[in-house]
Amino acid sequence: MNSESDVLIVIDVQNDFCAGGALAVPGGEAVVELANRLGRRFANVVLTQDWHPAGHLSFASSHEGKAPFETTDMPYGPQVLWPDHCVQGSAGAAFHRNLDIPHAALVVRKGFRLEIDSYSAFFENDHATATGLGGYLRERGLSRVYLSGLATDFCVQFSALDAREQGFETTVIEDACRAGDNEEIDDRYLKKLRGEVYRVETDDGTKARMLNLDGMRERLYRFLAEKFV
Ligand code: VGL
Ligand code: ZN
Repeated sequence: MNSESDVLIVIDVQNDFCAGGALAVPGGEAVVELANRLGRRFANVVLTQDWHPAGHLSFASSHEGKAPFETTDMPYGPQVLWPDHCVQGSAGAAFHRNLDIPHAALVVRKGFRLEIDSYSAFFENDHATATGLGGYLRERGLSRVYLSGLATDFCVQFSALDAREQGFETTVIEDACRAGDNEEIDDRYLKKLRGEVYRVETDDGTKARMLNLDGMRERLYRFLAEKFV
């Protein structure tokens, strides 16, 4: 079991991001088993759930003449427009049926304000409206964040960068994540995360390999050796 100050955050493992869903991430459902396995190693687990009202302004269908994956200007900056997805209470918004982490103590729902999208588990896309997760982690003394889930190039990446900026030691467990667009991974995710956030791969939870060794600290080596080998 991990240390008391470690928390696993499982991002948006919901039907709409899995095969057959409205905004399916290629291989999204493949993270479920590993997320379950990792979940058993963490005393502290938080799940997030993308949770939009019908007619959400991140949906292309809410903008006359716009198609999914085009961009529009919101008051807070450019916003990609998505197919309708993760509508509150819909089957698509439910967690994947095989996600099995019953001891997860908190579910953070995000993107529930009609006018603001929220990729990050910490701040909505205006980078000002907090979800409350930062306060929860601080109050509970959870200072080391491990991220898994969907999608690497959106919700996982934005959550990782915000976690780091909020002062949490942050690690993305990459084989427990899948990306919507693997070219974006090279262009944005890797460049942005390099040097800020630890990236590991666990070979299905059997061991841990660091993907960015620069700046890695000895404590993390020790943690990984204990937990994954
Ligand atoms: C996400 C696009 C829109 C995600 C959520 O979970 O990565 N992507 N809403
Ligand atoms: Zn969304």
